[in-house]
Amino acid sequence: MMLQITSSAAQVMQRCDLLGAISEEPQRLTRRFATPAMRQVNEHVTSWMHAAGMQTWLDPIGNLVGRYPASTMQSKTLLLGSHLDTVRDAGKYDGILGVLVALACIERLHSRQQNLPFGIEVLAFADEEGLRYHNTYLGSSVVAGTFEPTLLTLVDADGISLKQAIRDFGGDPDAIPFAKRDRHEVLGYCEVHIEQGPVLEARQSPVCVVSSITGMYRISISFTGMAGHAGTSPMELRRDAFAAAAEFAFAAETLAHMTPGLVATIGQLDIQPGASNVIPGHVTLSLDLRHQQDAIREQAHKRLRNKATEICQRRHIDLDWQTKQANDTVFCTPNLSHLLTEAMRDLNYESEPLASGAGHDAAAIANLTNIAMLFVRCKAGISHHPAESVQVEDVAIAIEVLERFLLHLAKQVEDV
Ligand code: HGY
Ligand code: MN
Ligand code: MN
Repeated sequence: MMLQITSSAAQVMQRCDLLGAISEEPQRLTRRFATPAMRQVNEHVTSWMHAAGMQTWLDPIGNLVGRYPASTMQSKTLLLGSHLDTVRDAGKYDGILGVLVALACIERLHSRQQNLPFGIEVLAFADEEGLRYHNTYLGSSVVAGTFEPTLLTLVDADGISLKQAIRDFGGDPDAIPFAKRDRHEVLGYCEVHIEQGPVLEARQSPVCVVSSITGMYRISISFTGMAGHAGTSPMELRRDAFAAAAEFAFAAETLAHMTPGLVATIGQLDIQPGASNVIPGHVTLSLDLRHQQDAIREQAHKRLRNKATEICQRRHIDLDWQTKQANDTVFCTPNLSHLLTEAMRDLNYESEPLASGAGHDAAAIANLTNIAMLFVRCKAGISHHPAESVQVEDVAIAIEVLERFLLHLAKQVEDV
């Protein structure tokens, strides 16, 4: 058994390498929603799903779905999976590992000609990171039935609307409302994902169950002052949009340092007109604000919005504060998570459940059904970075835990 698992794990690692080389950019891994790179990756995963005895299809927004049949008719479906899109200059395991570990378990069932008393669908989500349209969970929100139709008018950096991008990719925006899964026919959702943090490595644990997925705000903030000559404009007369943005950025970082558990990140910055001898007239930045406790996150949001208003009044700058997305903290479902704990215990692994500081598709799917997540140790907790890495031994353990999770769930279903 162990030898087989190790070869499954080795195959997962090879596949991560292969998919990790499919990028929109030559020198680094960037794979946004509904791009040719995503189509290429879907083609590879589709062929692997077919070889594992699965039927496959693209849903209306472009999620790739692989279905492995149940042993009996009239049975419910367990959803597995994660996302295939990436951030910019990404690592090759964030999301992808979860899809491939789920697929490896199906391959092992298929190789034993074994079917369980429920169907299994592996969902390879089309967009979790939100890199192209600055809105996360586009794929999983369609499955959960929470997709906001107004998002279809969002345009990307090239002016292409989300609606058009879905059409160009072969999806059907008009069919999105009908893609919502029926909660009564779904048993639950389980996602395997790299931890993207340093705790499992510090604990010397290969895997652990996830307790919750952090709540977050995604905000776009614009500061509008007055462009002007860098040489002739006296400092006291300037309406420098970047100086206002910089003061705000420091205030956000200071508040996060002062508030235990709060993280604030400014990852995107656009300065206009963008010439070294022109005072910036317009600046737009992104603010990512997270905390496991919703009340603290909301309070920080309010404090920072007030601070931005105060800075802009004092500097005679116009402020535009756009909260693009707000997600509350989501808790994994105890009974489904318990089956993961049982599966870990079967293999003599014990590790305290861990709260996730990263967002995951499971947070969106929690609007549809019970959710559970398994974290896999990653080197030095590095993620959203090309140095992201996992050990094949830990991938083998994750495959074995997920496989035993399936068998525990099968027993639970049969005992009903
Ligand atoms: O931002 C996140 O936490 C996730 O990687 N989308
Ligand atoms: Mn990510
Ligand atoms: Mn991810």
